[in-house]
Parts: sequence; structure tokens; C-alpha cells
Amino acid sequence: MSTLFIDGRWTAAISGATRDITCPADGAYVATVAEADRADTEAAIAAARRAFDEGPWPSTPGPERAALLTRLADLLADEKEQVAELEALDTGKRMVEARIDLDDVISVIRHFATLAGAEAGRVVDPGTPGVSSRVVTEPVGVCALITPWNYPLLQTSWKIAPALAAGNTFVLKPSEVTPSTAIWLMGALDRVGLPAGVANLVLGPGATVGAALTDHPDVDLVSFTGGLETGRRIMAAASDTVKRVALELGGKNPNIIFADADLDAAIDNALTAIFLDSGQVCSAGARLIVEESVKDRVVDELVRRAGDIRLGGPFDDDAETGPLISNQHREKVEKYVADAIAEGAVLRVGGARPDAPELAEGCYYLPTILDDCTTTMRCVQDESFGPVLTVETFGGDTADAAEDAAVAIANDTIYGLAGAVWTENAGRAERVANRLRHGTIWINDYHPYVAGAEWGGMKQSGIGRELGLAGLHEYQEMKHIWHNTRPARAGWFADRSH
Ligand code: TXE
Repeated sequence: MSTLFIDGRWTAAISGATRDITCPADGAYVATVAEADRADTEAAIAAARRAFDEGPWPSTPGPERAALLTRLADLLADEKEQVAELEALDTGKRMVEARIDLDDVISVIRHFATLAGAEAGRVVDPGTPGVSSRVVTEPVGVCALITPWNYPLLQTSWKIAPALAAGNTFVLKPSEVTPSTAIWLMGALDRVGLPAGVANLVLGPGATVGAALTDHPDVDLVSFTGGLETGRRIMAAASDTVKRVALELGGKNPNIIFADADLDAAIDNALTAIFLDSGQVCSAGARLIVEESVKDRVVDELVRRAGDIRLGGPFDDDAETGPLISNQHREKVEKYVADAIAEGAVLRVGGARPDAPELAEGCYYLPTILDDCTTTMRCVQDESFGPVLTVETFGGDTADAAEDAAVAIANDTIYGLAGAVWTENAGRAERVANRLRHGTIWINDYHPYVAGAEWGGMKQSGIGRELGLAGLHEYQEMKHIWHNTRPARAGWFADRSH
């Protein structure tokens, strides 16, 4: 099964190992792919190293790199339906969501094409006659790009597009359970003319393939999106060779509703915030923090509507959200809910697998709301990465006290990725947004992002901001060049030769 892409060639794993991919929506067989190990990964790293040290790509002019990325975006636009189907079958997500993801991928690639073609570097005034001084940018080198399963091609595009725009070479390791769009991508990069060895693909488990990428001395940069525990391991593994590290490690994101909010809009968006893609979104609004005076109205309505959400697979046009990624992940979510109830949370809706026979073969879990939660509970602190909303309340004798309480609760987490505040009071909205220690804050909205804005986490949600479609800086080294056109003797140490 030749689905590894190394040095411009499709190849099987050296060991001959393979893995079957199945669709989480119904357990149906999707594909068989090669399962790499350390030896394949080292071959891919060697190819990327050669392509960086000897190949034309790092010194290819920016406009040519931009043109290649534009051809890639055009190709994806042409083949969007076919690629959306690959993504939907691997993840179980609905086609409508897969198509939206691919529109995002196309705009990410076009965004970085624009940056690749732009002038880089700047002139610095050296303050010395006869000297010119400038800061130039260079690619970092060989990048290990490790991605998860929830938005496979989108998260891949956030990494490969800036890496290529800046002139790096890379080895991509997608999640072992969602490899199909990464395989399409390698073929597409080959078709649009990327030189051999610049883009390499290894498929396989994190513990072997991922680990081989993060401790290898020939890898210069690791960019990882995934779970906090894995992120910690990767940062430790990368430290021996002092690699550049960019991490996006999820969040436990507060969604704060003040009593003076437009409650209909807030409730509607609170459902999207947590139940989109069954909560398997790093920025999911998993913590509802609602002012006491409107709590019953808000939560009763959320419970009613959550109970009506229709579940279904990629081709079910009536479905509103899909399955979890695997049975293993569903079991983790089930344990999380059981533990939450054991520690005092009150189950208001969900908390079980659906009983509809047509969903029996899929990894479905009902939209779930846990009421009466407090910040000290594990369910409020730990990411479930499933369709589970916890409810906390706040209040105060004065408006200022209520604001302080909401901010304190929302910041009481080791994560810091995203959050939202709902209020019709513009001053309060700004004050709260400024005080929240999370990397993206939405005011009276949830989830949107925009090419050109940055994305990344504070605290233990991560390191680095490149993941959000901003500049190329995470994938570039800065170099200062000082050019003295009138070299003079330095005169520090006496020349005693005469
Ligand atoms: O993620 P992992 P898992 C969170 C979410 C979820 C938890 C675990 O809370 O429940 O993580 O999910 C590769 N060295 N997020 O186990 O393990 C792995 O092969 C190098 C949040 O699926 O982090 C895959 O390619 N790589 C998140 C990638 O890391 C390793 C999205 C992600 O897998 C490795 C997904 C190692 N030692 C899960 N071990 C987000 N931030 O959006 C694993 N990998």
C-alpha cells in the first residue's frame, strides 16, 4: 500500500505494515494505508533535509512560491467535492461542514500565497557612515508538522502553507485515523510542481512516527496541534536539540452571558459554540458562565433545544451534527460525564448514546448539559472534546462585582485559547474582553475567525501565533546583515609585529 510520500515518490512502509481506516459515522471501511515507523520517518526527514540543504526551494523567489501556492488553491477549488468526501468519510463529519472547511483551506492557502510574494526584511539605520544594515528573513529549515483528526486538512493548511511560503521543507504527520486528505495534498503538491523532497508524508502512530519527528537532530521546527499531554511530551522531546516549537493544545473556553445580553442570540450561539462538530473543536464554548438572574431562562432553553439536535453522518442532509471520531474517544467522553456526575454536576440532557437504530454502528453521543458546576470540578477544568456543556453561574451585589466574578471564573483555568462575552453594554464588553486571559475573544459572537487575524493560545493552550493565518514569522529566522563598505582596523589589541 504505497501511501507514504517520500522524496517525491509514493512508497509502502518498509515493514509492510498497513492500517484500515473506517468511517466513525457507521464503521464502514474507507481505505487501507501504509503504517510507517521510525525507519520510514528517518527516510522522510533525510529527504526533507537534502531538499532544504541542496534543493532549489529555499532560494526560489517569493513570487514563484506564491504562484505555486495559488495553483494549489485553484486545484483544490476544482476538486473540492471529491476532497470534501475524503474528509467527511475519515472524520464522519457532515458534507456541509467538510465543504465549509475546504473553503477555509482555500482561503488559507491564498492568504499565504499573498505573503510569499510580498517583500521581506527591512533596512535598519546603522548610525555609521559607509555601513548598510538590514534584517533579512530566511526559512527555518526542516519542519515536522503534526496534525490532529478534527479538522485534518484545515489544520494541515495552517502549517504547510506558511512553511512553504517561507521556503521551508517539511515532513507531515497527520493523525493516524484521518490520513486521506493529506494523501490527496501530497499528490496535489506534486501536480502543481513542488520539487521532490520538499513535501514528505509519513502516516502512523504518534508514539513512533510522531516521536521520531520530534527528537531528530535534522528537524529544525515542530509545529503541533493536538492534546495538552502530547504537547508537553513534544516540547520535552524537542528541547534536546532546541527546535523551534509551535503548539496549539486546545482549550476550556468560557462563554459568558450577562443578564443584559440579547438572550435569544446568546442561546443560539451557545448551542453552536459547544455542539458544532460534536464539540470536537479546540475553541468549543464548553463552559457556559451565566449571570444568576437569567440562568434558569437560558439553561432551560438550551436543554430543550439540545434535546432536539439531530445526529447523523456525512450524507444525511437533515443531520445537524455528527459522531465522535472513534469509540475510544466516545468512551473517554462517557467517563468524563460519569465522573462529573459523581463529583456533583447535575445531568440535564444527554449523557448517553442515542438509541436510534440507524446510529447504532456510529460513534455517536447525545448533546449533553451538566448543570450546577463549579470551577473546582474536574469537568470544568479538563477538556472533554465532546458535546458536553458545563454550566456555572456568577453574580454580585453591584454590576462591577458581577463583572469581576465572571472574569475570575473565566480565567480560572490552565488553558487560554478562546472565549466569548455576551452583553449589550459596550463598555462592559470591552472591559471583560480586555481582562480575559484567552487568545481570541468574541464579543456577541462565537467561533468566527478571519484570514490575517492571529490564532493561538495563552497559558497552557500553546506557544506561537502562526496557526492563525497571520504572518510567516513562526516559519522564518531573522538575520541581521551589517555591511561595512569602508573596513577599518579595529584597534582593540595592539599589533606588535612592528
Ligand atoms: O490527540 P493527540 P488525541 C485534545 C482533546 C482530545 C485529546 C487527545 O482533548 O481528547 O487531545 O486526543 C500525534 N509525539 N485534542 O489522543 O495524541 C498523533 O498521532 C508526536 C485537541 O487524538 O494529541 C496525532 O497526529 N506526535 C486538539 C496528533 O499528535 C504525537 C485536537 C494529535 O494527537 C505523539 C485533537 C508523540 N508522542 C485533540 N503522540 C486541538 N488542539 O484542536 C501523539 N501524537
